[in-house]
Amino acid sequence: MGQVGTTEVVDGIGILTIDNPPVNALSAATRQALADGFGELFANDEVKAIVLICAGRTFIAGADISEFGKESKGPDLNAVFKTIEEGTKPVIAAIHGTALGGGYETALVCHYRVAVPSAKVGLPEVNLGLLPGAGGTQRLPRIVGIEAALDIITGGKPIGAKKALEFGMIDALAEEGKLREGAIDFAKKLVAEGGPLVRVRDRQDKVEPYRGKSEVYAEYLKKNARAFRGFKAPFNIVKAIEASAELPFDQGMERERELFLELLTSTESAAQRYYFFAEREGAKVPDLPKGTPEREIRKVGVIGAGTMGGGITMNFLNVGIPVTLVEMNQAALDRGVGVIRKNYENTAAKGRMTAEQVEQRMALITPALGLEALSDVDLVIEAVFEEMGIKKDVFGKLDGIAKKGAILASNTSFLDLDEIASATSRPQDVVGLHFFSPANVMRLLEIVRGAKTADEVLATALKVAKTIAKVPVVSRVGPGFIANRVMAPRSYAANALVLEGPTPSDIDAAIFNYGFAMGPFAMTDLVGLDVIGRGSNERTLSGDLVKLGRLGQKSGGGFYDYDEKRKASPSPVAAQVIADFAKAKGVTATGALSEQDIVARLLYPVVNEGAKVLEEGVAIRASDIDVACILGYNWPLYTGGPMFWGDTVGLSKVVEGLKAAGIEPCKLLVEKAASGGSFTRG
Ligand code: TC6
Repeated sequence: MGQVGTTEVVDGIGILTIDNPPVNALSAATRQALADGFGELFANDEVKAIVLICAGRTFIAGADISEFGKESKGPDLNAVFKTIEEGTKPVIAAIHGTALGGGYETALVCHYRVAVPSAKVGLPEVNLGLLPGAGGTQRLPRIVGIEAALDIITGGKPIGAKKALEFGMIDALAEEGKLREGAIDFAKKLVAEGGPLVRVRDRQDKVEPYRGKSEVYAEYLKKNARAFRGFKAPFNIVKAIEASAELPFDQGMERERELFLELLTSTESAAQRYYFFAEREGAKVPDLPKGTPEREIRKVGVIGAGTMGGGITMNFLNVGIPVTLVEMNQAALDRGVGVIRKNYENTAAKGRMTAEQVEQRMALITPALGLEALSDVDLVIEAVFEEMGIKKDVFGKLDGIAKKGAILASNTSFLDLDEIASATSRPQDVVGLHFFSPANVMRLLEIVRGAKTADEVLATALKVAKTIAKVPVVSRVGPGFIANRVMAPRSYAANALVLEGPTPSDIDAAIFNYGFAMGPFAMTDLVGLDVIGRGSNERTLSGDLVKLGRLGQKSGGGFYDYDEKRKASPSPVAAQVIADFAKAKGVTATGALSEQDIVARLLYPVVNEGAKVLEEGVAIRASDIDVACILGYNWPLYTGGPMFWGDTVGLSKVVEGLKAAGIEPCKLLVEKAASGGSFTRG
């Protein structure tokens, strides 16, 4: 049974324990242990029922994602499942932690499922661009019905044990901390009562009423068109679930297999699986010694109660950490605290929080005027106006106020953190914590490591990110750090291209169809042309539009015209401004371009900037750039982010495209292209 499985027999109940850290994934070793363990216990006459349980933090958390796409070794999962399901003794899955994907599918071939209240079950394969390919799409509908199965499998969210019990996804709850005993008792009772062997595959009652009802699936796809756009997996999942109602079980399984393999070999799934590991890589800093101590963060201070400061504050309140929120005048402070309250009340109104929880969170705020209130906090996050003089002034004062060992963080989005740190006598305690707006929602946190930031401070910042459920990406100091910097060339390229003939609508459509929620001109109109162009003294296209009072949506027109419902239409006035600007700049029209050409013009420069960020050592690895763009700018996940996408397109093609647009590709990009290398593939 190798190293990962052990069996024992207690009062006639066979117990198979899987212990394959960290998450008991269904690797070849786990499959072998299941095959051997069940083989042994089924053959043992003393055994009347079998409990499958896992050691460590969780039940089987799924297939081993790192094995996908590689040559399969060890026993076939479906053969193992067949042994369990068709076995002649009842098998009870005992679930703690998370039974996800192949893990929950393992539980589904067992005859019963018992879980502790803190456990979660689910089929999250959609997040990896896959479908539950070990019977999940055929068995789950037989338990919960077609409609619930569609939501559960295309949604991919784990479901808490109590809810799972209501759905019938588990059969009983065991007392928290007493899963083993609970499952053994359940098994004994079953044996004593001669309880039946329930095989989910044999159930028809929940799926039969849906036979021939193709409209159910068509409507479901229509209803979710926006969420599913660009992804492949939801469509195959819906087809597989339809098969559960239309076909006998074994044929349904074959259909599921076909649809699974189609996904497994797709670029979308490769990108999503890459992204799964990329998110987890971000917290790993190669030159940060293992075991670096972390400082304890019990109390936080936030300077600035504007949109950013308020959002940052909420992250801490949400996890029970008190925040001293500082502003310079009472009106601004009251306004900031008021906005936080309103945000929570809105959440409560949607039923996602109770009124009591709102009050509990609000009670954790200590509003204060003046920096002196920050003398006892462990971490200060400054979110004041983005100007070096102001930031240095704040940090200089903080230096005299904050207690020894406090971490002094700046939320600056483009200023030189080392210069900010130089205003203090303790640059080793200074770090950048760059949140993305709205800071209480966006999951990305860029951690900026200054030249003098202590390892301990960096380690603590990484821990803070985990505590407040952010995905960290570590950046060195450099203009715009990672996400803002690599995405900026997209805007420059859009503003240049629009002078050559393609209209704002052409460009926005190409970028929307690539997978972004919005094109650059629609985005500029939404944010406000005056806001985007602020601080620039040069003549710009946006500036020319602003001079005509065209500030974007808020003024009824920007690059587009807007009606009273803010519906956009192409603007003849903007077209004239663009033509005049092009003439003034001496740009001649090149005529229409295909969507693909437009995408290349706008997004190859992002790949190039990403390569520069790597070349300069600002980012640790290409996957951090992808995570930053996906989480910070909603870059479409199924492309894997700019660097993964650049590799998919082919780096030589990217280099050629850049040169054709008059952009010099950076050295690293040219080298990689010439050597047939890649940023993200091995
Ligand atoms: C499937 O089952 C398809 C079946 C089709 C039929 C064939 N494989 O997230 P954490 C690693 S698809 C390999 O930090 P947490 C992870 O990389 C799968 N490795 O911990 C990390 O490694 P590191 C369906 C995996 O406590 C370590 O484990 N299942 C896998 O915050 C700890 O992970 C899923 O999609 C895996 N399946 O959360 C579940 N899972 O330490 C995916 C984790 O070297 N997993 N690792 O960096 C999760 O959602 C979470 O990991 C968790 C634990 C909730 C299980």
